[in-house]
Amino acid sequence: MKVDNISVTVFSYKTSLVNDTDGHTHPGPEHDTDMAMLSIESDDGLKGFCFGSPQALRPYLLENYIKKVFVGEDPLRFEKLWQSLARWQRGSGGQLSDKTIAIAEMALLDLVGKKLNIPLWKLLGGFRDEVPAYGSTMCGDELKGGLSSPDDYGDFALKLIKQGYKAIKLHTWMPPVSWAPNVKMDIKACAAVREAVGEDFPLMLDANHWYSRTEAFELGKAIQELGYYWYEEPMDEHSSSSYKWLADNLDIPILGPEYAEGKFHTRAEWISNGICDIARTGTMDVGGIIPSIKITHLAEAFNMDCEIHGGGAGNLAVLGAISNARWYERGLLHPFIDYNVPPAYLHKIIDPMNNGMIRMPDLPGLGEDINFDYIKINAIKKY
Ligand code: XYH
Ligand code: MG
Repeated sequence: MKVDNISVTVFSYKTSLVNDTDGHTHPGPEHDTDMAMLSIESDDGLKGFCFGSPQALRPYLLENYIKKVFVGEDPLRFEKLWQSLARWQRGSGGQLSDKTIAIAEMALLDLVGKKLNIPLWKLLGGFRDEVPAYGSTMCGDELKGGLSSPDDYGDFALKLIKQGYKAIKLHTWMPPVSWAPNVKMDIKACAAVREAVGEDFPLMLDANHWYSRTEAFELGKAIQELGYYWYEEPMDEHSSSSYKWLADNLDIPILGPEYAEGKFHTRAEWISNGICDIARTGTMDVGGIIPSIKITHLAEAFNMDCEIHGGGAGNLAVLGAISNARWYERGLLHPFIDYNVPPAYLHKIIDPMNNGMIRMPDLPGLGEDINFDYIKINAIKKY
């Protein structure tokens, strides 16, 4: 089996999700946006797919990296191919991102799963058939009836419990919200949710990424007293000594790093040096499923949980494979958005929830049920 052909289809679809200047997602007016689908085809006619931004799959990266490393190679040797691609990053002048590597790797693994006719989560370990979901809110906003006040968060938390979620993570207000960040408001939102859900319901906070040590400590002390389960990303993750200081001075588990570069090398430093109490990885943050599995296994060796950043097929595959994660991050959620409506290019979402649980997909590979007809009709360009 050899990789024979690699192509990208860029297509248009409608969305009501918008990103603010800090890159956070919010509800907005419905508009057209573009998505790219990477296709990796083998010489026996099988195809693996993964979706990503057109920027992450632009022709320059396809021709100079993905094709050069994958074409003519056996996709079953995915560790070898991942290493080959990742090692080209240093000389790429910043062009070859972890996200691009992740998309390429996941399309390759999707092909492998189809060749072996097995879901990836099972091929990589098959530890569990289902996983409990926590509802991960969008960041706060100034939308009336949205997430614009502590009471809005409390009200939304009750709705999420009615939908079946077994835990809830707040993302509170951040710039460009006019008065954010604001520790006191974050504490009020966390207190309002604790008041609404009762004292035993698992709650987590994912805070503004740029608080100082003193602000992060004040906020952490408050949510510790409110019985929160973990505390995530209150400071810039490039200062690992700040997180070590915070973890040493608080009892509430510190979770991370989420976005810090450096894949398993950075996370090995956080895990082995007690900079975090719960490790974190996400396929798009560290270059795919393979590095994510390595990070979770390393955390396991330190008796540490490793929670997975974000939803989606790749992260679900990691969760199904490993033992030391407790939750699936289902989101991002908002009172104005119906998360269960799939994007037009999928026949159904990968993560339907039943009684707060997400079942692992049955389809081989990543398990996504792709609407190829929609993509063909709405294709903008193919290369
Ligand atoms: O704010 O849109 C966002 C980010 O995507 C952020 O929520 C991220 O998922 C995260 O921090 N998850 O834990
Ligand atoms: Mg986070």
